[in-house]
Amino acid sequence: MNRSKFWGVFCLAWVLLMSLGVFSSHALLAQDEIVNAVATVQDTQGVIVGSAFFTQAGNNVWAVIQVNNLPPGFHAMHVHGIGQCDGSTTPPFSSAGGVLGDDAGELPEMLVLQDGTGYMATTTDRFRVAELMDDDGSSIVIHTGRNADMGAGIACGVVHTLASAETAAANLAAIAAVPLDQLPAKVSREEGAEHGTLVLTLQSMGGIQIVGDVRSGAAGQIGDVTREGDMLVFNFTEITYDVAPINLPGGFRIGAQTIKLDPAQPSTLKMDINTGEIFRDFHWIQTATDVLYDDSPSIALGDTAKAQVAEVRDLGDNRYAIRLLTHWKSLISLETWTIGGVTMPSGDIEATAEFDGVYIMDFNK
Ligand SMILES: [Cu+2]
Repeated sequence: MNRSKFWGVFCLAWVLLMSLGVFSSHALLAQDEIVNAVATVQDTQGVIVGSAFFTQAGNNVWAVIQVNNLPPGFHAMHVHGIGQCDGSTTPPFSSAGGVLGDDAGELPEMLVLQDGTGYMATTTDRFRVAELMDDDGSSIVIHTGRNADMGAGIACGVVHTLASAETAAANLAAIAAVPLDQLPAKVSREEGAEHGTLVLTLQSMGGIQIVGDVRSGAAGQIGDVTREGDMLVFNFTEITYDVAPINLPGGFRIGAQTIKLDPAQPSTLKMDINTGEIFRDFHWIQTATDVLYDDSPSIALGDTAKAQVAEVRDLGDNRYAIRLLTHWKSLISLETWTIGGVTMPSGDIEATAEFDGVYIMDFNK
């Protein structure tokens, strides 16, 4: 593609953002209203084929949806009223119920390109993000065919909230289930046990937001947990996340990336067992295949994250599952960056990610 086309896309995005009032006040939001939600879109086999991001901006919802590996052409796309995506039923994804409230969940059709990718940023004022999170939840469903000629669902994603900010009381309640007197314990994680949505805000491109999927890599021990005075200390030695390829508008594609702990620096999560307060100190290195960040395929990521223990479950046999919600943020400042050899406008990229993960604490010596 040529550069003028590329800029055309971003000018359009800028106009869209401004018209949405994304940068204006949030005065129209009710207090404590849920304003952000994400969905990981999977095909009928459960393979991840995309993601969706919803944000409440005043009375409007801004939606960004991107897909890979879907059949080319226009596809009907709706928010359905139940948060369940079961691809094994006939027809697939009937578990998601009908379109959200009197067709309020109808979205513009998604155009999938010949290479199987699609990207859409759109707006609607026919529902609020908070409504997506009612008791039975909601899903985004992509169908075969256009609205007028619609077939079965081919892809579906359950809409879920982003992790709330750290909640000390919830942490305390959860940690009360852990046998602190039996420390230390090994900490391990199953492959895919931690899943997150990465949102990149490209400041140099008018603040456009791109959504990506992040999943924990190989299974196995990732560290241990010890006690230092009033602190429960998780020492992490090996955590890897796989970042799925990210499509940018205009046909640019950031290939698969990994985010790993920096082996040269300790990474810890400490929890005060009296107050429930969590203190994180993590150091990450992100490595790309076809992206150069300031001429390097790797870049150190800062980490200002808040974490919350959502649940501790006794698995029996001296093993406990600890479910951790993490809201992560990093600012990447770049002099230069290229995708597939093409130079991108330099500037800051704000990366935020929401992780929902299950770690296993094993007290067997
Ligand atoms: Cu539908």
